[in-house]
This record gives sequence, C-alpha cells and structure tokens, in this order.
Amino acid sequence: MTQVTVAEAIGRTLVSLGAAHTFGVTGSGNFHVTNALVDGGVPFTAARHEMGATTMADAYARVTGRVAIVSLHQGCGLSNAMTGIAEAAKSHTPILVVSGDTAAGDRTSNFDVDQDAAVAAMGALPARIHSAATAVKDTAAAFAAAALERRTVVLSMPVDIQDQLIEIDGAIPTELPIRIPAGPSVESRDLLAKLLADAERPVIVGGRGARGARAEIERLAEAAGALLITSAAARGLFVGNPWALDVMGGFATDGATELVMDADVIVAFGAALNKWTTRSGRLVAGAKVVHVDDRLEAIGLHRPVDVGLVGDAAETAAAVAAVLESSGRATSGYRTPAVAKKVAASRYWKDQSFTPRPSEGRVDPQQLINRIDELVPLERVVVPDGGNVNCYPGAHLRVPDEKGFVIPLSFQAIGMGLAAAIGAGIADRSRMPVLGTGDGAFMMSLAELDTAVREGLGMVVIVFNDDAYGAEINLFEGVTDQLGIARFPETDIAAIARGFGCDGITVRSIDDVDAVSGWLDGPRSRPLVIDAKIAGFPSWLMLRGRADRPVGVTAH
Ligand SMILES: Cc1ncc(C[n+]2csc(CCOP(=O)(O)OP(=O)(O)O)c2C)c(N)n1
Ligand SMILES: [Mg+2]
Repeated sequence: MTQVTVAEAIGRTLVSLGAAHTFGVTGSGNFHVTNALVDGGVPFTAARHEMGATTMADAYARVTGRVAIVSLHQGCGLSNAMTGIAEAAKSHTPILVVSGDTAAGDRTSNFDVDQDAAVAAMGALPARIHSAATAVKDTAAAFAAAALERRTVVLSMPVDIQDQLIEIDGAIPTELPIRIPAGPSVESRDLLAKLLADAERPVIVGGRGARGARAEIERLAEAAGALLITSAAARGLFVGNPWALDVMGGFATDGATELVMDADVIVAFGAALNKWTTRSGRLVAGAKVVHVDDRLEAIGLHRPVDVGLVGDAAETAAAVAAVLESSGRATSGYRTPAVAKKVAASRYWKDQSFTPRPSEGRVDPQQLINRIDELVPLERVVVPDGGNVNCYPGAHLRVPDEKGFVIPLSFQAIGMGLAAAIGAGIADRSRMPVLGTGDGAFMMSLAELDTAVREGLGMVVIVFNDDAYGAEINLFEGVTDQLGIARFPETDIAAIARGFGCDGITVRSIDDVDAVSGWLDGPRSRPLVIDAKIAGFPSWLMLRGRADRPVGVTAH
C-alpha cells in the first residue's frame, strides 16, 4: 500500500498526465506540489514574479501545444499572477495553475481571499481540491479541462487538505479521455464548397484555431484559387506558400490590405475576426464572410458573419477541398499572374519603401527593426510587447512559421513581452527569442531578466526607448497639455541589463546596430539587451489607428 500526502498525489497525477514544464514562485502553499513535479521529472523554472511565471507558461504552451503548469503560493501569489491568467484565458492557452489556498474555515488568514471568484472574474476556470478522497480525480479533471478544452484552469489546493495522507495504488490516471475532432455537417460542407466554387477572389484567413491544419487549408486554397493570410495570433502559419500574404489587420502592408479588401469571399478558419484582424470590420465589409470554428459560441462573436460553420479546421478544410476536387469545380480564382506579383511585393514590410526620420542621437525605429530583421537568424521566435512601437517587432520581424510568433496582447497589458519571450525560448531552445518592447513595458517587467540570465537564454531584447509612454503621448497630444505625466528622464537600460548579467548595448544611430553582429558571432549564452534610443513620433500603426478611429473616440 502506497500512502502519500495529497500534495504528492497532485504532483504525481500531473506528471502522469503529461505536464510539460512548471513555472512558478514557491511559497509554503505550493512547495510540496512543486517538489513532487520536480521529483517526477518535470523541469522547473523559478520566475521572479508570478505574472512572469504565468506569462512564461502561457508562451511555452503556445509554442509546444502542451499543458504547462504554473505553481503559486495562495492569496497574494495568485493575485500577482492575475494579469497573466487573464491573458492566457483570453487566448485559450492550455495552462494549469496550481495554487495553494487557505484552509477552509481559516477566514482570518492573511492569505485569505475568495480565489474561485477572483479566478472566474479573470475569465479562467476555477477548480479545486475538494477533499483528500477526491484529490486525484479533482486534479485529473482540472488537467483535462486545460488540455482538452483549451482552458486556463486554476486549481486551488487548500493547505490543510494537502497535508493529509491518502492511498494511491491504482488511483493515478495515465491517460486523458480521447476527443476526436468533428468535421462539418454535409450541408455546411456543400454550402462552403459552392460559395468557394462561385467566388472570383476568395481569401482564406487562418487564425489561432487553424494552427495544425496548414496542409488541409493549403489544399482547400489550391482547389478554390484562394489567397492565404493569417490573423496576428497565427502569424507564420503559411510561410513558404507562394500565394500567402503574411498577416491581416493592423500589421498588414497596404498591398496586403488592398488584396483582402478586394476579396469577394473571405473564409476564416479558427480566427475570431476581431476588430484588429478586420480593422474594425472595414477589411471584410465588401465580402461574403464565412466563419469556421469548432466552438459554436465563437462564431460571429466579434462581428456578424454570413455563414457560420461549426467544425474542426483541418476536418472542414479537407472535406470542402475533396468536394471541390471531385466535382470538377476546382478553380484558379484569385490566383492570376498579376496577383502573384502583388502578393510577392506586399508580403513583407522589409520590401515597403519609407523615408527614415532619425533625429539627433536617436535612430529611426523602422530603419532599426529592418536592419535587425536582416541580421538575426530566421530560426527565431518573435515576441512583440504593446505600445506605440508594437508594430515594429509585431509586423516587421519575419517569422519562420506559426511557432515563431507569440503575441501576448489578448488582454492588451504592456509588460508581458519579456516573460513571454523567456517562456518561448525555454519551449524551443533551437530558436532565438527576439523581443521588441517599449521602455515603459520593459521597465514594468524587467525583474525577469534575472530568469533569462539563469536560464542561459541567448535572446535578443530590443528596447525601443523614447523615455515615455509614447502611445499615450501620441493619443493625448493636442488633447491636453499634461503630457509630462507620461514622460520619464533618460534611463540607461543597457547598464541596467548589464547589472543583471546580460550583454547590453546602446544604439543612437543606425551604424551602432553593427554591434549586434558581434554578439551574434559570440557564444549567445546570455541575453543581449539593445537600448535603442529612438526618435519619438507616432508609428505607422498609431497613425493608421488614428485615421481609422470613429470621430470622438480616443481610447485604445
Ligand atoms: C498593464 C498596462 N498598463 C497600462 C497600459 C496603458 N498603456 C498602453 S501603451 C502604454 C505605453 C507603453 O509605453 P512603452 O512600453 O514605452 O511603449 P511606447 O508606447 O512608448 O512605444 C501604456 C501605459 C496598458 N496597456 N497595460
Ligand atoms: Mg516608450
């Protein structure tokens, strides 16, 4: 008979079900569970802040598709993680947060808060260890909800229950329940096939839910003569396909935007068609819109669509392609020689002409990012943070495939980028994380530089440093004189980074970027932080956003 504590049993259950990696900050409420995970062979990364731990796990799960564990102390440990939890929940990232919880009845504990209510308020799924007798089942159910339903789940583990002894022989499950992806109904399959056969200029948009369905969607696009493009969340999905543009929405080039706006049928696979992807609906206004998703509640959530089709992306694309192929209705559609040229010319920002606007001792951010894009190997995972400068890493840095881009902006919180880049780097050590962040976002989160150094990550961190919350300056310039509240004295970010054990360089002119080559030629055993003193002006994304915004609306 094997008797272990509930904490040990929780850890063993997670190991048995395939927990990939644990990120966390240890405290008395999660110490034993974390140790059980480590004993079971699950690697552990000690973050410096719970938001960092959660964001690392989020990025890790996005890159690997596996369930990552976040391990937190009860109460304050969990509340520190809330921004990361909301981000993961909004992104449908399968992570399982295991958090200590105050013993039932101990309402005067300093750590006591209503964890379930707090978690639910963030959009995550609250779960708990209800008793010693149900602990293994409770844990397995929480893990399954994360893995099978793409939920962000928070498992609260009361400390008194964790200490109890239970017998675990034969109790620990080794497999998750099987879920088989469902295809479209015959009627909806035939309807989509007809729409595409009749279309002259179809465009297929791949979103987060289309990841894993590339081959089937490419086959359908071929049969329908469609162009391919992705939402920001799925950037990279169709890289290498000659009929693929890069990204739709705010990050798109003008040529890509024109090609999408000229479409007569737009089919979105696993893409929410939110205001960012559609530029508040304008990009899809002239087309018949089809939305394919495996969750009924996702269809039409962000905007009305003409046809909603419930089905798995790969199953649906393959089924519709088969109908087009076997009925002799495959067509070349949008795929003309003139369009081929325009696709090739419009795909990447590096090929778009612009006039650099450096100022005294300050580099033009677009010129800077284009140069870094050339220098850094393409085997990379790109992470953009928020703010005015968001589009430079988000749109200009090319990505190798859909695992080469992690955008931690579903909650639009600044300061998630550094931890996301660390999580992505840990998820795939063969790829160089490349983070592009503003100075404000970076200063908010830089404690995790310590984690990057301990992990020996050869990552590149580009800090677009305008000594300001540039986005706010650009939004409120002309609206108020009080812009000083969003401005800061010059900060020597390279020196701060060196203090953490990183390599740090300062860039004041485009020639200073050459120092990056020196770092790339070295061992790449610690992060390179580039303190890029940039000329402060609204990025093309902000200017465009201003032009797009309905009169009278100022918030972003
Ligand atoms: C957590 C959080 N706090 C505040 C904001 C509001 N906000 C949006 S952009 C921004 C400025 C970011 O500054 P920085 O990172 O330097 O980028 P910049 O806009 O200067 O390019 C702020 C404060 C936010 N989005 N998220
Ligand atoms: Mg700034």
